Amino acid sequence: MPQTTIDLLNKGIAANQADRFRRGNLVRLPREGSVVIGGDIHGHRRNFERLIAYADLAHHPDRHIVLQEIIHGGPEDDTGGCLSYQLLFDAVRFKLDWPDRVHIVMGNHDTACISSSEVMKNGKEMNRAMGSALDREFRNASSEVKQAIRQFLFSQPLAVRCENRMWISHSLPADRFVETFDAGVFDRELRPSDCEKPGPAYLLTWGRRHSQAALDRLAQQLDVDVFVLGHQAQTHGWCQAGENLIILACDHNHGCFVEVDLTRAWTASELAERVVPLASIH
Ligand SMILES: [Mn+2]
Repeated sequence: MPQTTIDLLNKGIAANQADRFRRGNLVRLPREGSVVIGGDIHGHRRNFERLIAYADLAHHPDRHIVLQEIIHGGPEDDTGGCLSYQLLFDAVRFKLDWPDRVHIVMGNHDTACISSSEVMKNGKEMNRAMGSALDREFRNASSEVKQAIRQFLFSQPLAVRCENRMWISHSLPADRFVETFDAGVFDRELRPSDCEKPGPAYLLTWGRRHSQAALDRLAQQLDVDVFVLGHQAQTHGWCQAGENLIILACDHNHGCFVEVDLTRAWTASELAERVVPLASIH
């Protein structure tokens, strides 16, 4: 049913654009309620379901959830094609159920998909692996479905800035790009070239191993106190990777998340105490 899928993705694009908290390429959350933050999912359906179950948005009207890096990983078809687009479609459905409280931020696998550039994971080039599975499922409509997927990913916000001075994004520009990073990208219309190396959306989603000096400089530039990111693999599901940085991962059995009260400010050490293993959620 290619048209049903394309319609779903188009509704997801409209929901990303119409999100009540969207300002430019940011989602800005007020000083009220809470936010559940997950790290990279990479096709891990069970952890996606646990995050949704924990968030229980139906019974918590002032709770938000931030998801990231849904695609590339998880189940494969019998020729090794990557089926993570199926989880992406479910994430879009979840966004449509709660359009102003589910926020899916852009990851580097998304920027790679948008710009059709190569991205490796466990020795496999993931765009080709997902493309081949899409070709098998959607046959002669697969190029249209792929285009709708790219457009959905492109419509995602780049980051979430909270009134309590917490910043949530997939990553941050690496040390050597901190001074030249174009923070204007958050306020202007996103261009496809922003997602290509060395565009700002590319740099934002690909940076790794930040020094404390870079984190301090970025906190100053972005006018925030604490970062919650994904992107860097975490054996234990999370780590505190700086005085002002927590990294989360949800793509394996030790995945973790954090729920943050938005009515007050937090340090990274305080957030660290609130990290919850997804395995404890049933
Ligand atoms: Mn990543």
